[in-house]
Order: sequence, then structure tokens, then C-alpha cells
Amino acid sequence: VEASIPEPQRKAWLAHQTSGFKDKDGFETEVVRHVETTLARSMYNCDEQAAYSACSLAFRDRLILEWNRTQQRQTFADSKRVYYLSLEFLMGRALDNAMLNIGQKDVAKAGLAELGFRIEDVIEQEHDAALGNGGLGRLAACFLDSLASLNYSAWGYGLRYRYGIFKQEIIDGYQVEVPDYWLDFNPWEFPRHDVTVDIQFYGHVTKRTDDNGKTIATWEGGEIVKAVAYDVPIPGYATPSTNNLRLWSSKAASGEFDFQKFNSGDYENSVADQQRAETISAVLYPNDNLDRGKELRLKQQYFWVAASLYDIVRRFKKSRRAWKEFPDQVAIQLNDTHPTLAVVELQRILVDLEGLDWEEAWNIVTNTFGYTNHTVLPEALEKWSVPLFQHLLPRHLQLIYDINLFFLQSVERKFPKDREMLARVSIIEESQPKMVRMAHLAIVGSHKVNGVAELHSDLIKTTIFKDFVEVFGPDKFTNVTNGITPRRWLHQANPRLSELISSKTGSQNFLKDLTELAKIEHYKDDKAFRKEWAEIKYANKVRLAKHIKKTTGVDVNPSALFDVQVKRIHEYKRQQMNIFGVIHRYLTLKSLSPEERKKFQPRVSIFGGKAAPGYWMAKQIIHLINAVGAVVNNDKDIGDLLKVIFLEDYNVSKAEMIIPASDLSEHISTAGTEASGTSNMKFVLNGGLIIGTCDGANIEITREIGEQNIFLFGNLAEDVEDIRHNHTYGSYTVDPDLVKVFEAIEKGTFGEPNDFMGMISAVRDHGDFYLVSDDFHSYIETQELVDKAYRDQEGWVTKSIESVARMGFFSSDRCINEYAEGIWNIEPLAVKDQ
Ligand code: RUG
Repeated sequence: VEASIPEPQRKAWLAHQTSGFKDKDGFETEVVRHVETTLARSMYNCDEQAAYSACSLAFRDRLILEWNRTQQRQTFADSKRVYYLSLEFLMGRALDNAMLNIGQKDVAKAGLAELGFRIEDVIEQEHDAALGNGGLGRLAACFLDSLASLNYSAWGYGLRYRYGIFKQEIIDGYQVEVPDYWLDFNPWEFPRHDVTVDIQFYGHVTKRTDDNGKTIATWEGGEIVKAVAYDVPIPGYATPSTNNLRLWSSKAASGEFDFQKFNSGDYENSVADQQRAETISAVLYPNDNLDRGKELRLKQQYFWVAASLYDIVRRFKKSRRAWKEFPDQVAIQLNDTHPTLAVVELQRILVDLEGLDWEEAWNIVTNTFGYTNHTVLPEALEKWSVPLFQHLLPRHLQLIYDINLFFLQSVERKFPKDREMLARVSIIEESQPKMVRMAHLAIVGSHKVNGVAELHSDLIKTTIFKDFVEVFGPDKFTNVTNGITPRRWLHQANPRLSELISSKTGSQNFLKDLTELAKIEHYKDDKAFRKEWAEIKYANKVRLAKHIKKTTGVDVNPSALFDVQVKRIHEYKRQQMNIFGVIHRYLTLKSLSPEERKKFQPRVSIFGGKAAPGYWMAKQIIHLINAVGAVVNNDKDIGDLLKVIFLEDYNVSKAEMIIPASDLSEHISTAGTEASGTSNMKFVLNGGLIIGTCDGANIEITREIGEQNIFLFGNLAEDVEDIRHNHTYGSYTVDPDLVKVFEAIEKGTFGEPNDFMGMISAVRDHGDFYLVSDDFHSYIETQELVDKAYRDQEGWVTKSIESVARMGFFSSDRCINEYAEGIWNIEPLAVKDQ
């Protein structure tokens, strides 16, 4: 890099490389400089918000240098890059992460203290970057952290939503959605007004035959929207590598507004084009595991993949390599089916714009893409109506039909005369209207398809994608069990635990190689270690108890068992079973004498999570939790024995506080419905135990930490179908304990019973699809085992230490290395001055 700098600029360049803060004083100087010049404020009125801004800008300056160097290093190396296409990146806060990854949080803490600020208060000023719904978006964020930390040449591509996931308020026990405008001041993004791409929508296709008899298709007319790049630096941990996340923002192609309309007095419409264009990247769709098929969503998807592919192809073309080398230089991972249009768009670029033959182009396409499936839930599998496609993306629809034709011809050769097989695997569903099945397109257009936990990867092969295993053979389908970044989910979220671990492992190397956690198992009988272990958990619980008091007004006892279920509210995740279990506990307590009650294990049941705004049942569940809390928390008979808390607006930064404070967390989805789950990993890594079903990654967690350290219950995935069949055609009775719970609700114990009848009749009258009643007895019994185990505090601490020590497998670093080796075929790029 240095050698390529022209001589006149070299001296200045060299001087600049050594700038930045070396110590506390250097840091302070930078903060003061940013307060006074960048923010144009004086130090006399520098409040916490200004301190946050200046501190972020000081760290950002350091990131930018490494970011530039990393990009140059990757360009010069000219090796293969991976592009992670995700419609969601749930990044959370950036400042704390940047300070820790750069390794200068201590310097900042000391510097800020001297300026009169507590670093925790400064960190708290940052608005979460909440460009995602839940697990899928957070996984993408963990992957970016690992890709940078492991020195892979990688870019993320996403959308820069003006409004991320809504802010949740709880008013009178009901969820109310408030828009979350997060871009007021965002020092972590760089607008690239020079990096823009024109994106076409609508219009029509003309075809002509050229002199060689080849058909040339041209997509004409329609409208153009401009995509503008915004870059976010992604610092690796303990490495200078700083990767790039590029988010696209939409803008009218024709500039600010239509002067002609404005001058002719049509003021309202003069800005209409601009507003329509900006709508594309305006808001994140707030649905988790649900496809609604809205036109604007399809527009978002095409806008984003077309801009990203243009960028990727432009970068490849600079190397002047032959097209056939494209898959040697480029790996593109489809995070779910949301970016599947990229398959069609690349084929369009190669065939229509670059003039390649169909076969050659299709080879390039399929060797470039990998597809990750994250769900088997039918309501989450994306389908788009053919008429909508025809209207919005007419050329893409033609290409999809051609891709399907060639694919079905190949299937027919393998399975002659099997019409049903053809209908089942077709990319087009012959419904009314016809639909494009995006998962089928993603499978056909990729060289590898992976699930996200062992059970899930087996399930996709035996259920939704069974036919494709026959068509393509089993090798195309693989598993990469999800992981989490230990930097954010241990080091950042639980600094005291991280420090205790490093004092025993001898270094912080476990943050780069999580299997080193195994070393702490040697200390599981060490008295001082155990004492500190328990103290850390207690301190984290005290912190959460303060937050609960501040936000809900309820006093909770930090010595009680903290039982936490925080995740999106969904029937398949079964928060309804949890709250029914809480009601059962309440009824049991009420039936006991004061003496008997004394023997009872005190608990705080903590819930958190957002319901999609249109998901009526999920909202009812939130309402019931709050209604139960209102009764139980004010019942003098009960006191500290049971408290029920709903924490408002669960997000990444709240997760960082809640997770380290849990004794027990609930991962209780109906077996076979939760693809992986990743919060289960976060909780165990922080020394909390799990109550869970044999679902998703719970199974692998059990294998790693041992059956004695987890509370498993409920029916198995392999039995679910038969049980459901029996609900409809056999005898069906609701579990007697659950009947009592329903009776209490119907009696009005928790307010107007009609408010909760949907939840009751889903179980009692509508086939209990999620097996709440079937699993209830086993759930209640297992909760009793939890109480018993918790009363033996020594035994509990042993379980907690053993579990953490055995969590090495669940690092997203392991996961990214598996993708790199098994799917992307890329190697890390050496960093000399590491
Ligand atoms: O529901 C799944 C989780 O089980 C999983 O852990 C996560 C990451 O793989 O993805 C979640 N998911 C699936 N979010 N959306 C979908 C379907 O679009």
C-alpha cells in the first residue's frame, strides 16, 4: 500500500498513519477537539449526549484508517471475497463494540472520567441500530463481527431503513407501536454520494434477433430510482481488519423535485416522485417468520439486490478477469430467500447485458450463490404472485420461467413421467394466481443449501425440500449450526464474567478461540472462583432489578430465581404456555397455607419481546402477561414468591443487560418449529441454565454441556405430526391442570375474560396446533425440578460453570469458518502488523 502512494503525498500520509490517541490524554484531546470543532459546542455545555458524539467521532477516526487499509489490502490481494446479502442487520450499539474490538475501552473510560463522565452513561446515549426483527438479523450482525475478526475479505449488503423495528410501548397492558427514527445523529455511517446505482422498475421487454440468430431481450421504460450507498465500518476484534457493511438508501433519480410541476403550480405533486422513491428504503417490515407478500417489500428486495450486484460486478470487472472466473472471486450468501432475486439479476446481467450464452451464465450463477434456510414454517416461506412480478419486473419473470423450464427438463430426464414431482418442485406454483416460490428458486440457483442447526437441517431434507434432495442428491444440502459472537455476548455484555474467565484461562484468547473456555472447568470446585462466579450473577441480577423498578415500578428480590423468556412473541415460541404455567404456579401458591408457602422457591418471571403489529394472537399474549402481572404483583398473600414482569421494547442493548442476569431462560418452542434459536446460546454462555424442548440448537447445546445441565421436556419433533393428526381425528382432551388455568381466566381473575378467549380456544377448540396442552404437564413437572435444583445453590453453580466451560462450539467464529470452508471456499487474508 505504502509503495503505491505518490512521493509528494507520502510524507503527509505517513504522519497521518500515526495520528489518533495513544493514551488517555491523546483520547481526551480528540474528544475535546470534536466537541469544539465538529459539534461546535463548548466544553462548558458538553452533556452526556455530546460526550457520546465526540467519543464516537474520536473512535470513528481510528476505525476509518484501518478500514481504508483493509479495503486496500483486500484490493491488492485480489483474492476471493464473500458478500453477505441480508435484508436485516440487527447491529445494536456500535461505540462499546468499537472500543472493545480496538482494545481501548480502558483508555476511554479513564479519559471520560477525567472529563467528568461515567463511560456507562455515555454508552447509554447511543440509539440501537435496529435494522432487523430478531434472530435472523442478529445472526447477520454476529457474522459480520466474526468475518472481520477472522480477517476474511467480506462485505455485508443491506438496506438503510429510515425507520428500523418500531419502538414498543406498553400502555394499559397493551402493545403500542411507535416509529423509531434512529438517524438523527449517526456517526457510524458514511454517505457515499458518489456511489449510486440507477434501479429500474416496471416497463416492458422487447425481443429481437441479432445477426447470429441470437435472441436479444431489452428491458425498457418504467421508472428509475437511485440507490445511494451508506458505508458502516465493521471492526474486527484484536485485529486491524475493518470490513464494510454497505446499506442502500433510495432517492428519486430526477433530483429533489420536479421543477416543471412546481413552476406550473402543481406543488403537491412536485415532490411526489421524490417521496415515492424514498418510500422504498423508508421502513423495515416488522414481521418475523411471516411473509405478507406486499408489493413494496418486493420493490425493496429488488432495489437492494440490484444495487448490490451492480456494485459486486463493477468491482469484479476492475480486475479484468474472464467471466468464468467470477465464482473464483465472488461468493454470495443469501440470508434466507429475501435476496433470491439476486440469482435472476446476475443471470440477467450476464445474458442480457454482457452477452454470455445461457449455459455459461447459469454455471457462473449457480457456482456463486449459497442459500441459507432459516425456517420450515409454511407461513414464512416467501411466494410472490406472478401478476405482481409481471408488473414490477417483467424481464425477471421471463428469466424465471426460462430457469424453471430448463430445471424441469432436467428433472424430467431424471424422473420421466413423474408429473407430480414436476409440479411439486416447480418454481411456479400453479395456483390462482400463479405464485413464484422463492425457496425453490434459491435452491435451483445455488450450489449449497444449508440449515442452521442439525435438527433443522435434517428436517428441511425430509420435509419441505425432500424432493430436491432426490433431484440434486444429498451433497447439495448441508448444516451449519448457528453461533454467536463472544465479543458482544460475553465480553461486552458481561465484563466481570469475561474478566474472571480470563484470569483463569490466562489471557483473553478465549474471545478469539471460544473452545478455550474448557479450561475453566478445572476451577469448578475452587471455592474462591465459585464465590466470585455466584457474586457476578447476583450483581447482574441487582442491575436488572433496578431497571425493572425504574421501568415498571415493581420491586423484585434479586435472590429469587430469575426466569426469563425474551424473544419475538410468536405462538410457535409458546410464550402462552409460559404464562399459563405462571398462572398455574399462582393458583398453586394461593391454595397453600402460609406455612407451606414458605417452602416455595421464589421466582420472578420476566418476559420481553415485540409482536408484529398485525399479529392479533401475539398481542393477546402480551396483554395476558401484563394482566397476570397486575394481579400477582399486587397480591399480598404472594409477596416475593412470584412476580411477573413484562419488559418494554426488548432490543439488542436490553438483551445485553437482561441475559447476564438470568438464572433460567425459556426456549420452549413446539418441537420442529424453531430452526435454531441463538439466544439459548447467549444465555448459557452467561451462566444461565435453560428449560427447553428438543428443538433447534437446544439439542446440540445439550450434547455439548451434558443432559444433567439442562431441563428438557415435551414431545419430540418426530411425534408432532401424529399428535396433530390425533387432535383432529382422534380423542382430544385438554390437560387437567391447564383446564384449571383456563377456568381462572374465564372467571375474570385477570380482568375481562373475553380479551383472552382467542388463546384459550386455540388450544381447546381449534386443534391446539402448537401442542400447548400436550406439553403442559411435562412443562410443569420440569419447572418443579428447576425449583428443586435451584434450592441446591451449590449444585446450581456447578451446573452453571460446567455449561459455560462447554460452550466453545457455539461461537460464530466456528460457524463462519465452516461457511468459508464448506460453502464459500475462501481463506482469511493475512494481516502482517497484527
Ligand atoms: O426463527 C429463526 C431462528 O430459529 C434462527 O435462530 C434465526 C437465525 O437462523 O432465524 C430465525 N428466523 C427465521 N427469522 N426469520 C426467519 C424466517 O424468515
